[in-house]
Amino acid sequence: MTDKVSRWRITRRSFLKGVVISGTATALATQPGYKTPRARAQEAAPPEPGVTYAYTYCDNCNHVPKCGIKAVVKDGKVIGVEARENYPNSPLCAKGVATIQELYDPHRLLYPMKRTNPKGSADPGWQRITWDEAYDTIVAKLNGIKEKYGPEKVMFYCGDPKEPRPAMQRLAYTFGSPNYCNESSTCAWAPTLAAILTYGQGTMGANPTEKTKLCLLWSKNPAWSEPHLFGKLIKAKENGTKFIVVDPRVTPTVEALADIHLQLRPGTDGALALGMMNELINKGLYDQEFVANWVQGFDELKDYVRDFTPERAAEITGIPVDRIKAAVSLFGTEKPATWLGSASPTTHSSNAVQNHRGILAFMALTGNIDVEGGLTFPTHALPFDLFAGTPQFNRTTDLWPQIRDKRADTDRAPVWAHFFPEIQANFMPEYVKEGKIKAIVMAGGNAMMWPQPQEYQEALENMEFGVAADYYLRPWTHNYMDMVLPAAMPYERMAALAVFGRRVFLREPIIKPFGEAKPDWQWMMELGSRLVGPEEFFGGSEEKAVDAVLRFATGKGIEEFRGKPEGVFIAPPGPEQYRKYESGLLRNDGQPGFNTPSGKIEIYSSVLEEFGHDPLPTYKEPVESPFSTPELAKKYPLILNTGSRVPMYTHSKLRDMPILRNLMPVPIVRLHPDDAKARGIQAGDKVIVSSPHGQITVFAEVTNIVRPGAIDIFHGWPQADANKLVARQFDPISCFPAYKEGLCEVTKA
Ligand SMILES: Nc1nc2c(c(=O)[nH]1)N[C@H]1C(S)=C(S)[C@@H](COP(=O)(O)OP(=O)(O)OC[C@H]3O[C@@H](n4cnc5c(=O)[nH]c(N)nc54)[C@H](O)[C@@H]3O)O[C@H]1N2
Ligand SMILES: Nc1nc2c(c(=O)[nH]1)N[C@H]1C(S)=C(S)[C@@H](COP(=O)(O)OP(=O)(O)OC[C@H]3O[C@@H](n4cnc5c(=O)[nH]c(N)nc54)[C@H](O)[C@@H]3O)O[C@H]1N2
Ligand code: SF4
Ligand SMILES: [Mo]
Repeated sequence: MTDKVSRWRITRRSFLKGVVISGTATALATQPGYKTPRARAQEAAPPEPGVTYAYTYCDNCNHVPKCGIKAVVKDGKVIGVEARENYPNSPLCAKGVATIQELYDPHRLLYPMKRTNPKGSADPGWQRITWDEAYDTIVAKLNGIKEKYGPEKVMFYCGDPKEPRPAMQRLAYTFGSPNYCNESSTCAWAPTLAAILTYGQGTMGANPTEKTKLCLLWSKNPAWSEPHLFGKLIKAKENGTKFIVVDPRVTPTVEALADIHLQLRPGTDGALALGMMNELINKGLYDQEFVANWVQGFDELKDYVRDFTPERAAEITGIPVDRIKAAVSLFGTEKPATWLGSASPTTHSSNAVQNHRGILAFMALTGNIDVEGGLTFPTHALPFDLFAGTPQFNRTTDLWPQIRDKRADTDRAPVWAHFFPEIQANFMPEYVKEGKIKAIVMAGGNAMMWPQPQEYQEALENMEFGVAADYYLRPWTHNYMDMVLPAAMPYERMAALAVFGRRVFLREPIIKPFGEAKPDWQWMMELGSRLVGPEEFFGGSEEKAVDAVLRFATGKGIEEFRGKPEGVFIAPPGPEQYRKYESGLLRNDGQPGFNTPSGKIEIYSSVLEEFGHDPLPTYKEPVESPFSTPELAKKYPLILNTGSRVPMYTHSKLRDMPILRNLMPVPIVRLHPDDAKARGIQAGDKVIVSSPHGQITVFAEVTNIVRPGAIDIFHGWPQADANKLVARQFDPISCFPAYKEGLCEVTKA
């Protein structure tokens, strides 16, 4: 039941391109048991004299906990990379192979630098300085701001890199600032917030197991965004699991997995979920017993979705009504069913949390909650956070509660501020204008990731002091800073732990850092020692800090984890359990039920009601759309969709890696053949994409991957930043930007 029409109309060129790209990037991942030629050769023969193997991981895309790398080392140099055996995420995609090109890239940032030209100059005049001078300056500047305005005026920010987050959080709170934040302000935290509000805990879904009959893959393209997961899903498919894939595009994931493809208009996920619930209720396919016992707000929801017939959902989303009905009817027969969602597309919307809650509500009505093979919650999770920190180490247990009332985001993001210790970073321009933030310490930030990036660049420029650590000088961010610090790469750093369920891997350095690059944890411990005191920062030692995290979470010290590429399994106190809402294992107080105020799954959210939001997962049209702004749509008739992942790049990174750059040398817009023809545009033409908020120049790719009437553009190109087209229009609950909705037009340049 895949969209046959779009399938056979894929142009030969784009189809071939898709194959080539996914072939390079994902074929290895899709073949369980695949061994590279080198691995096969190694099995037959021992390593050459002088060659050793060492183990690390790839950090070239943002998923956690990332894929394993087996490095081939000779004379202190990494001469090859292999997929790591006995590692939960494996093998490597093309970006993983490119880590070796990154490591030896002559353009890396290798020394601390300070600017010598004033802010606002085209050239910052970077000048090399010593780490000592860097630390002395940072300490003097931050302490100056603390004395003059208070410690909360300093923002501590981690972008892409996940490993330094616990150390950065500790640095912020011990300094006295609650204003620690990270890139999850646009990524995993809105779906997490929706799940906390609805289910009482964060979840992005559960992978299918051998028991799973049906998997609802909602806005996820792991073929390109998580190749290691894609391999597991292919296996599930071979095992007989059926797949429903919700995606506006005909992706390689759709091609490989979908029994039913729901090809919706971007930004209309909430309407689809409501139409599906209407059908589920009317056909009596919902789990009446589960709903009666464990769901709050069923009656109110039933009233609300009465008008949301599948026909109305079809009209809003553009999906044929029969297909919506067929998808719902599968839930009546194929049990257990699971759901896998993504960190982003459903919440890159101006109705982010409510659209996403619609999906969670749908799953709740089907009753597949915490049943084996369904949408399970882990029974004995180790007490690490998502980024392998612990509340004790990060100091969210003792220090954060004392300083939280000084956080900058309480007025603008009250629901967010109620649940997360991290502040909502998306209002950085407002915080600076309002005098709430005056300085920033940044690790791996990228000003191009936000809508209307120039406002973030201006905010950075207007701060009294800014320092950023990175692998490279990134002018679009660093030109607005006072100082940059060179960060060591995974091959060169401890950085720090990978946690897969109850298996914990210590990541040890393989080679010495180049130049004066330092692991982020190391510079943070050294800076913390000078800024706050050596006793808080383990005398400046990264190893001692990692040891502390391990002890908090596992009771074991670092020595027990060293030299163990297979990781250390921390035995659980008992077997995995299901229907934990019956046994009291889901709630903090040990009572039966879910960890929400009512103890039930809150389709009707009492917390949202308290904060003045609609308590039901109500649907709102995108702020700019053919339905909400028909006049605007006459000038900008195409739906704008930015940031769908491409296999060869991650956000603003990797553009200069030779093996990747060849796969997509220039920024492109993907246009449906009908839309291209109507505009006289041919594949390869230089085109202007304009929206009510800005314009960029890119090259046209004409392809049936996209829906007619919708385009897609990858973000992170400095010469053509898609975020210039995106409005600073935020979801009222999570304050997420609407990257995946909006209006635009494409014309020949
Ligand atoms: N239009 C649009 N915008 C989007 C999105 C979209 O879909 N559409 N997606 C959003 C999402 S989901 C996300 S997660 C964000 C991502 O946004 P970012 O995380 O800001 O993006 P990156 O381009 O990965 O930038 C990370 C920077 O960190 C540096 N870096 C990498 N590793 C390390 C390290 O270990 N240490 C240090 N010190 N530096 C390091 C890199 O060199 C780079 O300069 O973008 C968001 N922006
Ligand atoms: N190669 C690569 N891998 C990455 C990254 C990267 O930059 N490059 N980034 C990493 C990060 S930070 C993240 S958050 C993940 C994201 O991982 P994914 O969410 O899997 O990736 P995306 O391609 O952003 O989005 C998935 C699909 O959502 C569809 N989509 C777009 N708009 C909508 C919509 O309105 N509704 C629905 N239902 N679907 C929509 C797109 O067509 C796309 O095929 O990927 C991670 N992996
Ligand atoms: S999917 Fe690719 S880029 Fe991401 S961690 Fe694995 S090898 Fe690296
Ligand atoms: Mo993300």
